[in-house]
Amino acid sequence: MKLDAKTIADLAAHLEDAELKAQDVTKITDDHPQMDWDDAYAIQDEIRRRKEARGQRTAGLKAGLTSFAKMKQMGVETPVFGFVSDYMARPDGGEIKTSELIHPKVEAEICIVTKAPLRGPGCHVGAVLAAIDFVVPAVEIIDSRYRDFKFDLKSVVADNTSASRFVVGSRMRAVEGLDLRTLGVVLEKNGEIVAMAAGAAVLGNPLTAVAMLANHLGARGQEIPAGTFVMTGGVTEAISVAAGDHVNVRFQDLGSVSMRFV
Ligand code: OOG
Ligand code: MG
Repeated sequence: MKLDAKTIADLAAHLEDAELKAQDVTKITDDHPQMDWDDAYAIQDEIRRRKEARGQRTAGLKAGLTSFAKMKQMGVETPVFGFVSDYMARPDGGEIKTSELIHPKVEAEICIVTKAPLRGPGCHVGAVLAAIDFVVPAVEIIDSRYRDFKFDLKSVVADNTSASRFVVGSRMRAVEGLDLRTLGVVLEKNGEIVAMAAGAAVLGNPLTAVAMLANHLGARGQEIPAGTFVMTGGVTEAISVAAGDHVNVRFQDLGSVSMRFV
């Protein structure tokens, strides 16, 4: 750790304010170039603590920058981990207010809910398969608090990996009988296909992202508890949206997830 406790608390308040006021800020590594990974996750943990102290429950965990398309789009090459809160959830087929957001983008994600805890180190796809209760599709709406969506990895980790809104699909499926690697995903905006991929776009198998999350938490003495909703990361590059846009994502075997931006 390179930052002291007060700086971490101040940066968490600064980034959470930017989120809640929908006002962009410059990336925090500009002013704190010495900041390390532990500082970045400590700032994110402090944002989570602030929300939970206000009664906002943590609704799930997320992996991000797990597909080559996302890494290429953002110019980075390491997955990152964050969380989503209950107030970020929107219903399938519902509306998302753009006035509450800075510069939203949508991502199609294959998600799971666990029925047993997962703890690293040494967590692998086999252990993840055994711990899955069901698979569910979702769309994540990311909204970096950084100006023009420009950041480095430590800044984005501190900013809770741009978490902003999410829409979970209405259909759940048992993992038995699904091949998450070949599962196709087609993302449509205003009726036109704008991106498509298969599950393998995420680290060869989206469950690898869950194993990486368990190993990341394990290194910090934490685990993925049973009953956790886990988002494995966008399968394609993220697509910018604005008021008036309608997004529909078709997931093979899992149904579709849609929303309207107003
Ligand atoms: C960071 C969050 C990325 C994903 O699914 O790849 C993410 C960002 O690109 O702003 O959630
Ligand atoms: Mg995402």
